[in-house]
Amino acid sequence: MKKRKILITGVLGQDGANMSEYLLRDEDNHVYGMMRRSATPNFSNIKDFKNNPNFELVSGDLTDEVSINELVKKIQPDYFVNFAANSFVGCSWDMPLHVLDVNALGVLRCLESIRNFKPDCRFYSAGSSEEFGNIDYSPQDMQHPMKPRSPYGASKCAAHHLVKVYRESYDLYAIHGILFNHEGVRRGEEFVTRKISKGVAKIFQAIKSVDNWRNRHGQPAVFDPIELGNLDAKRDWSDSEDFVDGIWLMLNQDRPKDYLLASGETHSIREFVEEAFKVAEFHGKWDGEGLNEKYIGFEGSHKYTLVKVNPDFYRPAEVELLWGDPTEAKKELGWLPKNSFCNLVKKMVQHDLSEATLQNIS
Ligand code: NDP
Ligand code: GDR
Repeated sequence: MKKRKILITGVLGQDGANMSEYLLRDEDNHVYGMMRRSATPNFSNIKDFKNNPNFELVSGDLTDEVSINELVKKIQPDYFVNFAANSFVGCSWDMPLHVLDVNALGVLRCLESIRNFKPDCRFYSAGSSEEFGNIDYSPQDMQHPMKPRSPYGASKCAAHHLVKVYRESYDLYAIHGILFNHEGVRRGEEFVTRKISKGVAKIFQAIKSVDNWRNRHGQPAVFDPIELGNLDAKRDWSDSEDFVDGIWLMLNQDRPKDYLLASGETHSIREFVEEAFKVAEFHGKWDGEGLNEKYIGFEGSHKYTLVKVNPDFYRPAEVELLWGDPTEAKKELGWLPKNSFCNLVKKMVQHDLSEATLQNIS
């Protein structure tokens, strides 16, 4: 049987790596993972399957249509999954032109390339709950208006419109899924969930690990608390491994249609902090208000500041609440997410605790 050829951009990022791993479980798939040129590329997210004979790394950049055209002409993919993006909302005010170039024009370059060189290729564009932004109602569904609050959100809205226009104008199988926050052990370290899970692991090493001389001798631990911005923001967090399954279902319908993937629950940053410290068996409590608020923990006779607020991590405009309604995707695609919020936090913290232990020993 001829293998399915799947081109995935952003393969060194979280979703690109998870999607590749998911597709490589089926021997009939051949995955072409696109990475951009970097002086020191980080292959850690793909180390488990980099040498799989059904996986190939290819070079390209969403800002350069020559590279995208060459890949589509040469590979003739059956599917094109575009995860590449400047994906950090927080930095999108600092480099708005670059964000628009990669996230919006980049999608246009992909669509043009498919239209010209492989019009029957199925295309996925990575949309975001950030498109809803300043929300009108909860939970948000596909009818919610687009009200972005950041250059990042605006770039994804532009991509959304472009995908629809190309689908309707050229009869392409092109879809733009609206995905709420999704996380995991491959999540970038600047995003709040991974920042917290890594931070908890470092603090555990400092305060509780028996490898630590100070702990064995009853001395107070020395470490930097986790510094966070807006603790009151609420997000609808899921596991990225559940979402790649939903994306594949979206790409394999009889007719192209956009869907929304979410957990259907919302939790504050504060709740994520509490849950993450609980996994490492810390019992903390919040103290103070506003910029002076802290998360305090006790170990032995010592009192520690585990988390403090740093206004540098506030955003010029915040999306205070996101909460998605995944009913349609569950009903029409048969999508069944497996992981709960608590399991996700547990998985991330336990992973980072074991990495921190290994690093300490080696
Ligand atoms: P990541 O930031 O982990 O991965 C993005 C990848 O895109 C990185 O590997 C990056 O390369 C690559 N990239 C950036 N710019 C370019 C470029 N110009 N050309 C080629 N590649 C580029 O993001 P995620 O995996 O978390 O997200 C995947 C997609 O889904 C993104 O489009 C994101 O905006 C969207 N999304 C994500 C959500 C989430 O919660 N994770 C929710 C909703 C949407 P490098 O490794 O070199 O930096
Ligand atoms: P988000 O994710 O902006 O939702 O975008 P992020 O984890 O960066 O922020 C979530 C919320 O946490 C608040 N916050 C902090 N955020 C970060 N990064 N660092 C902090 O120290 C901190 N303190 C508080 C933020 O203000 C925000 O409210 C993610 C990305 O994956 C996008 O690409 C994707 O489109 C959306 O999710 C859906």
